Parts: sequence; structure tokens; C-alpha cells
Amino acid sequence: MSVITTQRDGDILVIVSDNPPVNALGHAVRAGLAAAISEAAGDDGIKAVVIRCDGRTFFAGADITEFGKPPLAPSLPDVVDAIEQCPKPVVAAIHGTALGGGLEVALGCHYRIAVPSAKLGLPEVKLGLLPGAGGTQRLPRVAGVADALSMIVTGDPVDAARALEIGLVDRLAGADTLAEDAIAFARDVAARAGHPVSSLRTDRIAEAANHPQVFDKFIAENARRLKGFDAPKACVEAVRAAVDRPFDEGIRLERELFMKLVSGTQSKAMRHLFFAERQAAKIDGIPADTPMIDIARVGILGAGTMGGGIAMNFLSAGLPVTLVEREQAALDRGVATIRKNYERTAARGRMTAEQVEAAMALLTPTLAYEDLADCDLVIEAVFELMEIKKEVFRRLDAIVKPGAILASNTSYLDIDEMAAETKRPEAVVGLHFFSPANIMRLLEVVRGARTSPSVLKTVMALAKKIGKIAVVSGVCPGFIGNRMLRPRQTEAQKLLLEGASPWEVDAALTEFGFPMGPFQMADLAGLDLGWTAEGSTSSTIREVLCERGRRGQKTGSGFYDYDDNRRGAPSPETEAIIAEFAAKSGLPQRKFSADEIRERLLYPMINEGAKILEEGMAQRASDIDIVWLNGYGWPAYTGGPMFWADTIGLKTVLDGLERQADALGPDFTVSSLLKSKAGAGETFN
Ligand code: T1G
Ligand code: NAD
Repeated sequence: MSVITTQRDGDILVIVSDNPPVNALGHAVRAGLAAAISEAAGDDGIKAVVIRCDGRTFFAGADITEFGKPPLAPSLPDVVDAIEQCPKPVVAAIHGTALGGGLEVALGCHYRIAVPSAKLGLPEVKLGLLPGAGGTQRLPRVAGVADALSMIVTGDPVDAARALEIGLVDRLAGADTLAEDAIAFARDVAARAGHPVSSLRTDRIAEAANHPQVFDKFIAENARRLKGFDAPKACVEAVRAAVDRPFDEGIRLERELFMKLVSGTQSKAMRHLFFAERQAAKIDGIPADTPMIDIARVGILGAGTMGGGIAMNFLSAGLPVTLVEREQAALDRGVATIRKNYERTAARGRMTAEQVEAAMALLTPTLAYEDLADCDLVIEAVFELMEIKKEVFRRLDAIVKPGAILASNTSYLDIDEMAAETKRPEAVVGLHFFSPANIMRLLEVVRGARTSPSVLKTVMALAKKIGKIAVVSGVCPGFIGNRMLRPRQTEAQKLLLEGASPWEVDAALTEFGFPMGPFQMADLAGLDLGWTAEGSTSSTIREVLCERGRRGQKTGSGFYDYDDNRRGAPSPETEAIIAEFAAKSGLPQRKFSADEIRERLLYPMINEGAKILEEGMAQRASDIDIVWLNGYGWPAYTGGPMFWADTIGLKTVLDGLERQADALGPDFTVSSLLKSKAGAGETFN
């Protein structure tokens, strides 16, 4: 059965694509489209054409799995040109997501009609690319330069209503009558003398032609988004050509830029992450027919930094939440923080006041554990102390109904030990959210030795429902993310005693693309996490900073000194404290290059990642990449720690670790998986 079929409705030819799961514009689809268009062009009985897709969405773009393989004709640009040059008007009938090459096909059509729920976008920049089938030249001509620039450089889609507003679609169809409405629209336009041809339009680019500063303004306003990424800059250059140059020249430049990006490491890295994110959702060894547990009510224990944010995820997804604390003040504080966060979101126009009240109405705050009895899932976020966790699991096991899932938000502790405190170890799992829990998309799902397939499948599906990217980890201290963070933090601390400054160390990582370095991160989280004045012994730099009241951004100083806008500056006081400790350490002092610092911090992390793989604590290397991308700000254009290691070569990492063996110390061991793969010239992914 061909993925492209045609149907006649009187003098209208309807071209239908059916290429599940997302009608990607692979070779068969392109060839089918080209053949159908030439059929329409050659048949006088046909007055107009409709292109629509079966399944859950209109074309969601080029087939990403074809990139890097030998190209097969017809190319997508050729197909789009053929549609545009068709002597009969062509109407694109859009539902689901018209993305990338899919929107470019629609832009090649003379008219576009969409259902109200449709989304339209050019997300290529999120794959380290730019639209490569005329999108950078046709979208500005159809929707105007400002909206085109924003859509192409951010990669974010617009909804159908906005698309209508900016002229990207010409008409909205009924939610369930797209096929009929599209044929009716085609019949209407068939009677018209002329039809709009996107590539020939200039009406929407004229204004920008007179105001070229629109581009510089855009670049200035999006400097942070553009930093380190090649594709966004290329996107701006291509859209600028749509204004400054004739269409064909603009298309030539688009093609040139596309070919350069598609063969570059950044796009390879970001395409890796696209598929890695989808792979992460798959758990090896869980049969497809594994039953799931219905989650209708969620309980959260502890309304502190994490408990409140965790609760918001479920409230925002329309799930009622019972929030339990041990004292009224803490409960009131937690509820107030939830409301404040929602009201801030509403103030930014991303929620309505009604939506805030609807979410808050789903929240039941209480001091009574018994109110958790009817929950289908209870997540504890109490203090990170094993004795308290164990006591909590014993109480929950006694109170919460049979069949319900008991979960821990612990950052480091042993889930199996907690499970052993219950009569339902198969229903115990780790759900490790990241702070702020209502924002950060990563969720480490910690699979205990006895956690059942049903519980795992249920929490993975729930994670998708609350907009999280879930990654499965085995039970080990710090799971995947924090376990790899530890050697990095350790080496960062040691570098201070060997002559490097906190600002040099941080700069080495921010240059690499991290949003902040280890010392900026420590100041943000607070240097006094787990510190008490009574127990302080001035034995570490961190303790001395805390003793001196330098506890991080919240106190105006930590490693850095902060101004009123929380901008950090190197601190002479911190330098003096470090110099004292360095002198006491007796270690030789020297200058470190940024490359040396990066090797010293990142290679041990990769080594720990390899150990996590060899121990089976992560299902696949790409899962580790997804953890670091979504939980720790690893720069997307390098693909994550394991993909980056593959890019620079595992031998390079191994040689670097061996070169630093003395500095890393006697307790440091190199992963045997890393050694064997480096020796065999293999990669992790
Ligand atoms: N090519 C190949 N496979 C794709 C694909 C694509 N474009 N899009 C999705 N898949 C696979 C995906 O890997 C998964 O497979 C399954 O489909 C379901 O996807 C020339 C250069 C459309 C919003 O960037 O954003 O056009 O894991 O789990 O959550 O200018 O998929 O089941 O085996 O994500 O409902 C531009 C990419 C391409 C859009 C649906 N297009 N896709 O989300 O399902 S570049 C994109 C998405 C381009 C031209 C250029 C989402 C979705 P599996 P899913 P979903
Ligand atoms: P927190 O100190 O801000 O909040 C803990 C809350 O639990 C307090 O409000 C306390 O009153 C309450 N509590 C303590 N014992 C209780 C009990 N027996 N019954 C009911 N409530 C009780 O701590 P947090 O930062 O939210 O951390 C909570 C958990 O989440 C810890 O396990 C921590 O490791 C983990 N975690 C923290 C972060 C982070 O960045 N803070 C990130 C991920 C995971």
C-alpha cells in the first residue's frame, strides 16, 4: 500500500498521505507527492488539489532518520517547487503539527486551511539545522519578517489562531470537518483567476527592507539563546537574505547553510538528543501488555523546597493532591509558595486567574497522614536522612491503600532500604525531581530491586502526563546525575588548592556552554545546605565561607560577591581564604589553562558515566546524555557527556585520565568499559 494515495471529489483531486507515526517526509512520501502533483497538472478534469494527511498529524517534517544517508530524489525542495508551480491551486489541509518540511510543503501550497487545534512551526533549529526546503525564504514572504524570524530562530510553533492572525493560514476548518472544509475551500479558489505564490510575494517583506535594524535588534534581544549555537545565526542570515536578495539567491544561500549545518557536529549532537529523548521513555524488558495502575489522586509528604514544586506538576495536570506536613507553619509556607508561583506565572500571562484558582482548588493541605489513605501514589520529600525516610515508609505502608505506589524524592539514598521497611517493596520506586521541581523537565525514575513492571510503566506514563522527561536509573548513590556530579565537584574543590580560582574554574565550564560553573551553582543553591554553625570546624573553604556569613547569593556573598541584581564578581576575601587553605595543603601551586580545567572536571564525569553503564545503572549511554541535558545544563550542541566523549574520542578521554592520574589521586579508578571501548576504537552510543 503506497503511503500516498489520491481520491477524486468531482473536479478536486485529494492527495492523502498515510505514513505513521507522524507522516515524516521520507523518500516514498516525497516521490508519491511529486507523482500526484504531476497527475493533477496533467489532468484537465482537475480544477484544484487538496493535500491532507491521515493519522495523528500533518507532515511533521523531513524524515530525520534519512539525514547523513545518500539523498534520494526527488528532494524535498523539488517537491515543494513542483507544488508551487502546479497550474491548479493547491490547498494544504492541516491538523496536528505541520512542522519543518511539513510546513514548507504547506508554504509551497497556494492556500492553507487548519483545524483550530493545529500547531505550525519550523523547529529545525532545535536539531542544529535551519529550514532546508524554502522555509527561510517563503515564511517571511507569507507571514512577515518579525514572526518568521521568531518562529525560525526559536523553533517554537504557533497555534492555528495565531497562524490565521499572521496570514500563515487562510482559513480555519471545523474541528472534525477538515476534509470536507478543505474540499469546499479548494472549490472556492478554483474559480479564482489568480492564486498567491509564496515565492513571488513581496508585500510582507517590504517593511523590513526599509528597516534592516529589525535583525540587529533581534540578535541583541536573543543573545543568550544564540550563544554557542551555530544554527540560530544561520537562521538569521537566511531570513535576512529573504529581504535583501531575490528568491532564487536566497534559496541558494539557504541550501549552502543547510548543507554546512547538517554535516556539522552540532546538528549530529542535537539529532542524537532528539532520538535519545524518545529512547529514554522505553524500558527494556517491560512487555507492552503490562497493566498500568490508575492514578487519580496523588499525595505529597513534605511541603519544603521540593514538595511544593512536585505538587504543582500534578495540580497543573488536573490531578488532585493531598499535601502533608509535620507542622502548620511549614504547611502554610508550602501552600503560600505554590500560590505565589502560580500567581507569578499568571502575571507573566502564561496562566489565567481562573486556571490558578482551578489548580489551587485541587490542593488539600493537611497535617493528618491518614488523609493519604485513598491516594494512588504518594511521594515523600522530607529531610534527606535515612532514619526519617524509613520511618515515613513504615507509616505510609500502614496507612495508604493496597496497590498504591510509594515513592521517594531522595537525591542520594538507597530506595531498596526504604522498600524493605514496607510489605509492598514491588510498589516502591524513586521519583527524583530536580529543583525547581515545577520547572525542571528531568525526572530520574529509580528502579528498585523489587519495583514491579506495572509500577515502572505507570510512573513513566505519568511523567509524560506532567511534562517530564523520565530516565530510568538503578539504585546507586546519587543515581545517574548526582553520581556523575560528585567527581566533578570533587576535582573542582581540589583545583582551588592547586592554584586555580573559582572564577577560572567556572569560566572554563561556561565557555564550554554550561549556564554556570560549580561555584556559581553552589552559591545559587546555598553554601549552607547540610551545614550547621554548631557543627562547623573551619576545615573546608566552604565551612569558613559559611562561618563568615558568606552563604551564597541569598546572603549577598559566597564564593562570589553579589550586587543588588545578584550579579556575581570575583571576591578578594574568598581568594584570601583559598590561599590560606592552599598554603596549608602544601600542594604545588600553578596556573591552569581552561582546557586543562575542562579535562580535569569533565573526563572523570564521563568515567563515572561509563561505570554507571557497566554496572547496568543506566539502560543506555544516551539516557545519561538526556539526564545531563535536562537536569544539569549540559550544552545541547555537544550532545551530552557520553556523546561528547564519542565525538572527541574515548581514547582521548582515557589518555587524559591517565595523564591526570596523580592529580586524580590513588582512589580514582578508570572504568573497564571505557578502557575496552577506547582500546577497540568503539563509542558509547
Ligand atoms: N523523522 C523521523 N522520525 C520522527 C520524526 C521525524 N521528523 N518525528 C517523529 N519521529 C518519530 C519519533 O522518533 C518517534 O519514534 C515517533 O515518530 C513518535 O514521535 C528540510 C530539515 C511530531 C511533535 O523537528 O517534534 O523538516 O520512538 O514520540 O510526542 O526543513 O515527534 O516511536 O520509534 O515525538 O506525539 C523537522 C520532530 C524535521 C519535528 C510528535 N521536524 N517531531 O510528538 O511523538 S527537520 C521536527 C516532533 C526538517 C526540512 C528539515 C514530534 C511530534 P519512536 P514522538 P509525539
Ligand atoms: P526541605 O528541608 O526544604 O523540606 C523538607 C520538608 O519536609 C520540611 O518542610 C519539613 O517540615 C518536612 N518534613 C520533615 N519530616 C517530615 C515528616 N516526618 N512528615 C512530614 N513532613 C516532614 O528539603 P527539600 O530540599 O525539599 O528536600 C526534600 C527531599 O528532596 C530530600 O530527600 C532531598 O534530598 C530531595 N531533593 C532535594 C533537592 C533540592 O535541590 N533541594 C533536589 C532533589 C531532591
